[in-house]
Amino acid sequence: MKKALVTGITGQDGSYLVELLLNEGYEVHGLWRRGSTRNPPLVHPMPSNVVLHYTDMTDSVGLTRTILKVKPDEVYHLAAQSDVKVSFDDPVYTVDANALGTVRLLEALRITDCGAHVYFAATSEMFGRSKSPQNETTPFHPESPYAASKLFSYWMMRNYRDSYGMFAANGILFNHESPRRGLNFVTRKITNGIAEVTAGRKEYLELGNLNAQRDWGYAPEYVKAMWLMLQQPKPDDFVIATGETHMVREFVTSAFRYVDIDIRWEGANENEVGVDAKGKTLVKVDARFFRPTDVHVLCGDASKARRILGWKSEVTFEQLVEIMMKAELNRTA
Ligand code: NAP
Ligand code: G4F
Repeated sequence: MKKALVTGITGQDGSYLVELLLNEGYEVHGLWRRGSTRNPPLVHPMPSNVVLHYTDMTDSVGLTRTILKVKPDEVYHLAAQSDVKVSFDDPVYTVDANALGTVRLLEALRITDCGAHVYFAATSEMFGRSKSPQNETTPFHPESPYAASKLFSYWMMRNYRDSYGMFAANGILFNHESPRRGLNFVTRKITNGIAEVTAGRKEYLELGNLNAQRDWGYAPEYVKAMWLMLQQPKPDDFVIATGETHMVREFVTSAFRYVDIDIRWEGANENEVGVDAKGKTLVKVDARFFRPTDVHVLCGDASKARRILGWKSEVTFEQLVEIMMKAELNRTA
């Protein structure tokens, strides 16, 4: 039986990847860290047949000990301080966990001579302000501590591939969402906020930059791409995306439409509001959610993944909004 080790197993992607790996017949191991109040309210319940190991991406000894104990065939490195806004508030920790964390893991794999195939969760944020559509040859221009920490890891993966012959693959994934997305990310904040508004528990949503454009896909499809990358005859880097981009404002409009509310937009910048047919304000812009710099347009070209991995996204933007709204309304009913 093949053994897989997943870092970041408690996150959105970890939860879907675990399901995929168990279905594929893997023995699944995960790294997790203790949370004071988590016992454990995770994004999704952890299947009981997953073996969990306590450690942290800041702990070299813990990582080496776990690799020696598990002797994985495949390692999926998903753990990260993944909130771009938080990375401006806490850059040192972000770099420690994300950038140095990846080196700690690569070193643990190298010195234990583990031989595992390794996947790294790189990101479209690394493209920053580079012109869209972005593919594997587009220059990088990271615009946040988070993006810079990921770009460092991306290059370390390539360096360990070239220097030590490691099977080290980078997945450059564009935004992918689901009902298991953390509430701090904009799609889930919107769908959850609308469910709260329609239940009468909240008056309006407060959001930041409505003009940002993102290429939003459906997370379960994206973890399939991670797995496919490690089944290839040689390691490589792949962009994973839908090829469509939408503004945050469009996501809000579509999600409100799901509950039969037509939003009309009035004003501009910090004074912009979204109102319903009766003129009631349901969306406000709050500068607290602006970032010192924001990535304006992300739109990926995943044709290499289609050609080599046979991967393509199926769930459309409208279907994604529907999946998330439906789950949200069921959850808050
Ligand atoms: P997520 O929901 O935020 O999950 C992050 C995971 O990392 C959680 O399990 C978290 O554990 C763990 N983690 C954070 N800091 C850690 C540390 N110091 N040591 C050990 N574990 C730590 O993220 P996601 O959406 O599943 O994304 C998975 C990965 O893909 C991340 O690296 C993210 O940066 C990257 N990515 C995501 C997207 C996207 O759109 N979702 C796109 C491109 C790349 P706790 O539960 O204990 O906090
Ligand atoms: O949902 P977001 O926080 O995602 P962001 O910054 O694109 O990062 C996510 O995707 C990356 C892949 O490109 C991952 F690497 C990363 O780990 C994470 O999963 O914000 C999306 C956009 C931004 O432009 C942000 O400024 O939405 C804008 N936005 C507007 N109002 C908001 C809000 N974002 C958040 N989180 N909260 C708001 O109220």
